[in-house]
Amino acid sequence: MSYEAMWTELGLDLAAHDALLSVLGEGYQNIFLSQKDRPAGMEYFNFVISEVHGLRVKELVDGKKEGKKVIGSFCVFVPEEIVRAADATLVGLCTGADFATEEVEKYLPRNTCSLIKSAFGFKLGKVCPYIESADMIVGENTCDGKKKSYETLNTLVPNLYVMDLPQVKSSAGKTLLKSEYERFKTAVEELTGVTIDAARLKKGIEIVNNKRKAVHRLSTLRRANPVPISGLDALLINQVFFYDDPIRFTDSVNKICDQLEERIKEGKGVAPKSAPRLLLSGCPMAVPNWKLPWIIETSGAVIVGEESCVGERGTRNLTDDGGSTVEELMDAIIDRYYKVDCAIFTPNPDRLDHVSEMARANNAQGVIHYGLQFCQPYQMEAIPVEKALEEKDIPTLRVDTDYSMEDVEQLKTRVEAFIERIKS
Ligand code: BJ8
Repeated sequence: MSYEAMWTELGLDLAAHDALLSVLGEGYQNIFLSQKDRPAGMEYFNFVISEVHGLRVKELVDGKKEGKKVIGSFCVFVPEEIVRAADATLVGLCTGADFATEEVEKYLPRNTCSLIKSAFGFKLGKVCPYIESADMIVGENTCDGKKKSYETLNTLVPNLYVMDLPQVKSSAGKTLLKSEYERFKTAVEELTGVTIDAARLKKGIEIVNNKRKAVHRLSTLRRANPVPISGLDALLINQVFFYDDPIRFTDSVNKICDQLEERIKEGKGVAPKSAPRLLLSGCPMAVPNWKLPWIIETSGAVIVGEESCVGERGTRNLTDDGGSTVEELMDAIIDRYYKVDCAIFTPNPDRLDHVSEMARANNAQGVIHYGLQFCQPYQMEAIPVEKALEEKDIPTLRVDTDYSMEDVEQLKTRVEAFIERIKS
C-alpha cells in the first residue's frame, strides 16, 4: 500500500523520509530478523515496525477526520489516562536516531544529548509523521536540555504545550504535579471538546493499566532460565508501547506471554542457560535506538530487564482505579506518576533501590548503566548507582554513548570484557 499522498499531505520530505525508512528497514533486518528462535508472536511486532510510519499513521489520520485528536509526547510523565479519557490518542514522538544534524546544530548547541537533537532532527528534516499529525505536542520541564530546547521548539511548531514538573519529591512538589495535571486535563478537554467525567477517567485508567499489566507479565516471564525472549525483542515491545493502539497492543503482548509460558514449560530459550544475564539501566531507548542491546546480545549475554522509561521505570506502577469521583481518580493518577524515579529528581534514592531490586528479581548477574552523552542527570546518577550495586556485589559497567555508530567497536570491546568479568 502506498502512503505517499498521506505523507505529502502531512508535509513530509518524501526523499528524506524514504532514505530514513530504508535505513530503518535495513537495521531491523540485520538486528531483529537475524535473531534465532524468536517467539511466533513477534511477527505482529515485525508488522508494526514495517508499518510504523504507514498503517499506524493512517489510523491516526483517519481518526482525526472523525474528530479524534492526537497528542504527541516526549516523556512518560504525560498522563496517558487523561488523554484516553477524552478519546484522544497519545503517541511517543520520534527521538531515537540522528537526523538532519547540521540543521539541528543551527538551533541547539553541539553538546546537547542525542535524544533532544533527534526530536529536532525529525522535525527539521520533516521525517516524523507523528509530530506532523499531532494536534498538541506536550513538552515537559524535566532536564535542563529539554526545558530550554522547548523554548526553541516553540518557534518551530504551532501547538506546543509545556507542562511544568517538580524536581524535588516534597509536598510542594506533589502540589505542583497536581496543579499541572489539572491544567493538562483542562487543556485536553478544550482540545477535544470532551468533558472528562469519572466514568471516562476510569475507562482511561483501565486501558492504560491493562497495557502495563501485559508488560509486567512479560517482564516476569523473563526471569526464567533459559530466558524465553531476547532483550532486543522485549525492548522492541516496550518501544511499541508508545505507538500502537493500546487495546491491540495489550492483546498482542498477552499472546506472546502465552507462548513464552509454553516455552518455559518446555525448557526452551533464546540463549543457553549459561549465558550471562544482564540488566540495562539508565536513559530511555526510543525506536530505533538498538545499538547497545544489539552489541550486548551479539557478545554472548542476554538482557533480562530494562530499568528505563522505555521499560520498567515507565510502567512499574498501576493507577488505582478504586475512586468514584473525578477528584479521587485524578489523585490516584497523581500518586502513580509521583513515584516515577527519573534522574531529574534530587535526591533520587528510590531509583538506587529499584535498580538493585530489579537485578535481584530478574536474576541478573550484572548491570550495564547506559548514559547518553551530555545527559547530566543520568550520567551523574550513574556513579551512585554503580556504587550501590557494587556494594551488593552486582558487577556494573557504566557506558556513555550517543546515536552514532562510530564507537561500536570500542563498546563491543568493553562489553565483552565485562561479560568475561561476570563469567570468571
Ligand atoms: S521521566 S528519563 S522520559 S525526562 S537523555 S532528554 S534526561 S539529557 S529523557 Fe526522560 Fe521523562 Fe525522565 Fe523518563 Fe534530558 Fe537525559 Fe537527554 Fe533525557
